[in-house]
Amino acid sequence: MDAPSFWQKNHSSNPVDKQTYFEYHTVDFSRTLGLVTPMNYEWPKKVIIDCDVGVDDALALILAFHSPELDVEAVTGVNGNVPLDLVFENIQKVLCLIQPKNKPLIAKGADRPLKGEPVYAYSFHGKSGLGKARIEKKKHEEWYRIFSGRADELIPKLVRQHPNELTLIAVGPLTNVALALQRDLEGMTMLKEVVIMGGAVRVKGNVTPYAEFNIFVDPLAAKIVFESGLPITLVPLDVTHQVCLTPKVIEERVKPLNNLFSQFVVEATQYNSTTQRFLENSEMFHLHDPLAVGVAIDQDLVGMKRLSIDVNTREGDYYGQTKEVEGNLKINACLNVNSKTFLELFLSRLSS
Ligand SMILES: [Ca+2]
Repeated sequence: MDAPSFWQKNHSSNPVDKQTYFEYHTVDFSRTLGLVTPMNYEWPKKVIIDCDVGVDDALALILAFHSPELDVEAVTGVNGNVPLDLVFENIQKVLCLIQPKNKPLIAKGADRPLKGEPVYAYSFHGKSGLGKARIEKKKHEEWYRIFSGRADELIPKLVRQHPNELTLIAVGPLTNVALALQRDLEGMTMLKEVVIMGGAVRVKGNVTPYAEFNIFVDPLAAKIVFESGLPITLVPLDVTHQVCLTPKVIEERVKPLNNLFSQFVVEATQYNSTTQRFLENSEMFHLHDPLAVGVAIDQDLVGMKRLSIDVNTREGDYYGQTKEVEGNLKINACLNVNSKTFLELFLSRLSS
């Protein structure tokens, strides 16, 4: 079956989705010399996104909802970049911007780590958690359904409704996922896949020389999740530090799109059009969380290795470190990425 017939058989007639699909896969076909075709994708993939919105979380949500390969069933919030109430408010704001027709379920999760005090990242994500972006929440227009219970209740409940079909994309500290495992381990084993943005395996951390933010905030939760035996794909700084927006990309590719999403990218990343720099005079903005969504869309974007990874939960210099060790509990760690192809995917999905 050729690609257009495949599309017509499996997808709605939304012309924008169709256009962005072919823009991305034009790149995909040339990259893989035809070895990977759309027929290899089992899509749309049902996903739950657990996040701590967060600028790059917001960009990850835009990418996910704009990708016909994914069907986002729910968005759950966890304490992380900013406090939980703000995270939950930001989830609602970003969904008002995206206006998803399927009105996903949303739920609040943990308001603190399993152990230790919360650590926030206001300096990077701004007071609101969305940089300088301002999104109005319109009361008469609701683009989500609020689940009455907590995130750690909703996640296994949905997994049980769709056994071996759901992919969980976790792009915040792993507190909600660890609590869900403690609440319903059997239900969680019915997850098809867990894609986690977190850790620094063979590179330096971004909070300390050894630890990445999501893991540093709640190492105990990360340890519980890593040792759960779930089918985990880890998207660590090793790869997320290789994908970024640059001033050139903003000026030449994002701004000309001239739509609500391109405007959001510019404001949320706190890009200064005069100096042509991001925050603190930086020349790049890393797309950490969007890459986790990218990996859920297309695993061929990354190179992986099966590794046993230990999380250091002991106080001290190595707190939150994710280290390769000998062992049988393996996870798929992404160690290299096709940055250019991912960036093209991300940019193509901003235009819808
Ligand atoms: Ca995040």
